[in-house]
Amino acid sequence: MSEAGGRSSRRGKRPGRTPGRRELVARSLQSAQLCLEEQDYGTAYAHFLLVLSLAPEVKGRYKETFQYTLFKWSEELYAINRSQDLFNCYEQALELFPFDDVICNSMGEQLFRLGFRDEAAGYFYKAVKLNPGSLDAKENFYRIANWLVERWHFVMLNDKKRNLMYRRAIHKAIQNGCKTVLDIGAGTGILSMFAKQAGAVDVYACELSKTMYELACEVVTANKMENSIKLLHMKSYDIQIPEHLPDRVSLVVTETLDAGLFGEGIVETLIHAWKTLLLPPKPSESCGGGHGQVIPSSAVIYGMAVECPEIRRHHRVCVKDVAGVQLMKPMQFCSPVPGVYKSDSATEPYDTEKMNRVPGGYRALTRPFQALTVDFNSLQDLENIAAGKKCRLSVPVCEQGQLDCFITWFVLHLDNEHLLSTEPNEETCWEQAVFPIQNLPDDGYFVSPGDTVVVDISCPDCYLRCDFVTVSKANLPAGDLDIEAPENMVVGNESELCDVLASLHTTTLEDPTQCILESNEIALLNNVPYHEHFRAAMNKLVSSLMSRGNDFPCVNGGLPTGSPATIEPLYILDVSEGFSILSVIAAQLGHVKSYSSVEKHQHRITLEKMLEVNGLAKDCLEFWLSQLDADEEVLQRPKSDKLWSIIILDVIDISGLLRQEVMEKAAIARCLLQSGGKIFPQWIIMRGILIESQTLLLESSVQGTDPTLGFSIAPSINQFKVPVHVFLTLSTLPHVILSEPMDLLRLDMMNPYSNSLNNSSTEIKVRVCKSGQVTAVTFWYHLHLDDDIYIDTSSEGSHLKQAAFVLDTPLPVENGEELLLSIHLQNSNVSVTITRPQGEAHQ
Ligand code: 44T
Repeated sequence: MSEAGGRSSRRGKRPGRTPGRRELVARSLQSAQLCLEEQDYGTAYAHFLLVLSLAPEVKGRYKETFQYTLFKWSEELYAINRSQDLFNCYEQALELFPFDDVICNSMGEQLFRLGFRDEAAGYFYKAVKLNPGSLDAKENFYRIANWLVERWHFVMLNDKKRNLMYRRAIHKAIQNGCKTVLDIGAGTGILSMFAKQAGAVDVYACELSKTMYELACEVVTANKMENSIKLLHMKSYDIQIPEHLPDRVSLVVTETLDAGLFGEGIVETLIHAWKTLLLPPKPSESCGGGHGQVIPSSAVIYGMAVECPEIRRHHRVCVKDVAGVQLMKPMQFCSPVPGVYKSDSATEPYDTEKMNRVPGGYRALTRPFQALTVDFNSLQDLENIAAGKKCRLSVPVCEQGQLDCFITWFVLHLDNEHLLSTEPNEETCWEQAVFPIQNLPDDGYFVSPGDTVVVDISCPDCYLRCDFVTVSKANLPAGDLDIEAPENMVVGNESELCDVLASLHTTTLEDPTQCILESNEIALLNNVPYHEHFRAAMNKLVSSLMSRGNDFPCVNGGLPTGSPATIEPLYILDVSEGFSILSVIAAQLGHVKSYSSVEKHQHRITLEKMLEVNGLAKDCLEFWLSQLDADEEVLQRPKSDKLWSIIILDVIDISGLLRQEVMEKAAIARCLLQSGGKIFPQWIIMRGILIESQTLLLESSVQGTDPTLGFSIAPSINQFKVPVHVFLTLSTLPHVILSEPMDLLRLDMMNPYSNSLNNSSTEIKVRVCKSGQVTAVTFWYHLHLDDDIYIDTSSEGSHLKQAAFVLDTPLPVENGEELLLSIHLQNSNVSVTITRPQGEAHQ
């Protein structure tokens, strides 16, 4: 400060008239602090800005106070919708502290909540680079990286066969005279680079995702093609000639395909391309100069009816009663797959699965049938598909079994000699589309050889649909059918009858007896042991609390004596996410007032019906959320003078991760329990195992330049790799086990502070039981309801998936070697570091 003062006097400024820098700084500092005290953050911020620009030497000293002021002021700006001013503040702050990871990360958070996701990712990324130890920034970056760069990019780029086929087909087309190329949906730009490599004169590429477009720019530059590939950040529909593209092109290459072939909009994309971006097609096979061509040239979609218990348990409630609760009629459960229930058109009418990795496998009930073919080089063909016409097929059953779903896959003809198949048994990065069948009468699912399955194939709103119509029975005289049907149905015939039959099992939104559940909620209902464990543990605790008299003195044979009317009930709250029947199970225990936190109207009606069907009084169960004002916390006392006996918390997400903020919830819940009351689960053990898995590696990052045929793509896209993989099914993930299962972490819900609230570290020693390369630590949980009863989330029939922490680089290990694992938990996020006794760390 004194030096600064000296400098101003050397410049001859007279402190008497205009205050000197030093004085100004001091005064502003004082004002800033005063304003802070008065919570006038806007003015405080302005003063700090002045102070720190005038006196950079105090930046270090006031950084934290400045950050605090910035965050407070930006909250106010956000609340009054002054987002431009908010960003201006952050930009000023970053000019002052360009290398500050906390401000960078916070800028990312602001951008994210205002919807600027790509920009947010940039700031999170920068924050991680500035401070690799910043767990908040890392967590933010990983979350957004998953969003912006979908994980299938890694799998696709690692699929060398797919890359080779595309390269061959593109080379051939260019050798045959195609000179100008447009790559629609460029992704990282690999197809454009193949085209340039093959000698195309002009290559254009469009990509609608901003992040992917920027990645493609980085990739083509890394491969020294930035001057020969013109990248456009736009949807192909918005390309104008000559603004973006000088003229129509002779070749369009694209892989805007999903598991159901059409889900990325390829039909509409190519109709538009043929009308405005491509030269007219040549009638003959090869493409000469002056004509247009598309790679892929055509596709054949195949379908098959299959039996698959795993898909069944996610789409049909297969049990009649669960832990003593009858689920039966009049309620019917179904999952929101269109064809049965038409949810908003944004959702896909199918699930996707890698069928050869489905636990329990599947069985074909019919031979594969050709469902649909499309010629991408024929505008007429594309328009016919877009018209959405239904095609009805009758498929003979060849194996006895339960009709659980149709699956479809496709053979993609890149040209007349290069093809790719997404068939289940193929070594491919592709999944298959799955169309579950549901809401048939109980015996309607069984089919035998001689029966015929009738199915409607169409593509109404850009998605493939495979709608089950009916099964026509082989050995049933027509008169025995509910509705008169001929013995064997043939394509195109009996369509009216089929429509009537189809409508019988088509659900509409208005149907009051239909309860629409997500597929994971259906899997939960089918998870009988889960509910039985809860019932047993609740029963034990309720009996023990009752025998203590529940604060009432007279105890006799476990139950309080005296008139039942005077017995004070125990209060049980189920705060599971989504649909849960645990509150009904609790209500069945007697002496219990049960509260459910289901939110959806339909779910409430279903639980009420369940009470009725199970002979329980209506007032056994209340809907907790409807008793609270909108802005009230879910976790509070049942009544002002009462406490809970049990609070059920849903701690694990179906993805296999701990739910965010679950420990905070536990801390609140803990204070709302009566003496002897419990949170369920009382504690959680996170279990883990060391594995080697090439499959996980392929899903996690691009493996060098070999799969991408020499192009350097890995360094760019791998910036978006994330360590935690979710929604895994360990039982069918190809892997080698390198250690015994071990306890990684213990989370005590009854004593949340013992986990130092959301932030804990543990170290464990583990002995390697097989030589190999540690790729990942996979993990799952034991949910302990009491000392004897626990739920294993990795067990067969669990509705929860597993997760894995993938190491940055695989760690070679020897049988018998001992490793040190550091498990760190921050805000429910897990990270693992493995150290060798020598001390080198692997994350
Ligand atoms: N996923 C396959 C689908 N785009 C592939 O922004 C297979 C999924 C999959 N850009 C597991 C395994 C697999 N104009 O970056 C995307 C998208 C872009 C367009 C410009 C357009 N008209 C479009 C349409 C799409 O194209 C890129 C590729 S879409 C391919 C999706 C591995 N789960």
